[in-house]
Amino acid sequence: KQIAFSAIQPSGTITLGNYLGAIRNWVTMQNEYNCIYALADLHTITVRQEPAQMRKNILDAYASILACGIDTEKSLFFIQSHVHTHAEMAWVLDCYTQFGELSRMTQFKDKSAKHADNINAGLFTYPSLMAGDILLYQADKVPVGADQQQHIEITRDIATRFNGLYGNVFKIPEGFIPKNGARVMSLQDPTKKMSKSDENVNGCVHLLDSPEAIMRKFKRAITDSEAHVHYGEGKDGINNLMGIYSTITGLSFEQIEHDFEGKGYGDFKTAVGEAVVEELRPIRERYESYIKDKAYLEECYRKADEIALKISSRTMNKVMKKIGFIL
Ligand code: AQP
Repeated sequence: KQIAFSAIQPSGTITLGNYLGAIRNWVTMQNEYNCIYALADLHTITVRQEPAQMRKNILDAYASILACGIDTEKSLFFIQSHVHTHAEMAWVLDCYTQFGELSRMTQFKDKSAKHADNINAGLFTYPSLMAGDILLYQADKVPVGADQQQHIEITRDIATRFNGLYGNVFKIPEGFIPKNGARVMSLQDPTKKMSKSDENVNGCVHLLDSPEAIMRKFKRAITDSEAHVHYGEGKDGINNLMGIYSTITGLSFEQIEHDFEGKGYGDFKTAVGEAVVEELRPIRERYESYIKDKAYLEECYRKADEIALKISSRTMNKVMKKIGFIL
């Protein structure tokens, strides 16, 4: 079996974008791949976190991902900061990553514009920490949303460069970006991606939102003045709603256009909202029971942390030896 690796930052409540862009694929890939998933908590401190809230976010995210259908009997799901090879590999890869290539990362440009008071070195070197996450497990496929494409490319570049110097140390991974759902946009500004840290609460649907909140957000979603459900240029809002609806129901855009012929945006928004409510309902219910059982959550991540350390140490040791460290 090939290896799939991916991670998510516990930087706030998981969104419908995270779910449709990445986590849904994490779940389906479990039968075909050896899946290794991480809660990328080290990545979150590139933005300042409040300690108590951060602890809560980590456990909430862990329980939420399990609730989405990650089966800890089949897949590894560990906490990045518990596995020390990640921070070590990040330092090593920093030294094999060029300032120029990191400067071109659009996420760095976006996030440094957004957090102008704290443009720290970690924000800049985020991609080499992420490259290490992936390369430590010799991953074949990395299921992510479209916004991570550039980080996958730099991971491949770093690995290829390292292999060029020292022989075949790293497997060169490929991104696994879904055809549908790869870029879910904000419901309030459909030119911007839906994001955990969006300040406009109506723009972002969270995995754990109540059905009422979900319906309200879809009813308020920004559309256009045409009142005709079809996909097209200049219709970012409707295109986004069609994308969400299509990803969840499996209906093609043509089918959706056909089904909503002659109906207004109100009906369509209601249908999309209801589809999302039904998709997320069982997840929220399972989350409620997981989050009450902290001992079970701890048992799951401790077990996974230990195995992740064993697997990643093999790559780490090989890398250290190749470079010239004495082990
Ligand atoms: N809007 C989105 N549409 C589709 N996929 C998305 N992903 C994120 N947003 C969308 C995918 O979710 C996975 C986990 O993301 P992450 O936690 O590593 O970081 P992120 O991309 O920075 O997510 P957010 O929600 O925007 O968080 P903040 O606000 O903290 O920056 C990735 O596979 C990502 O592609």
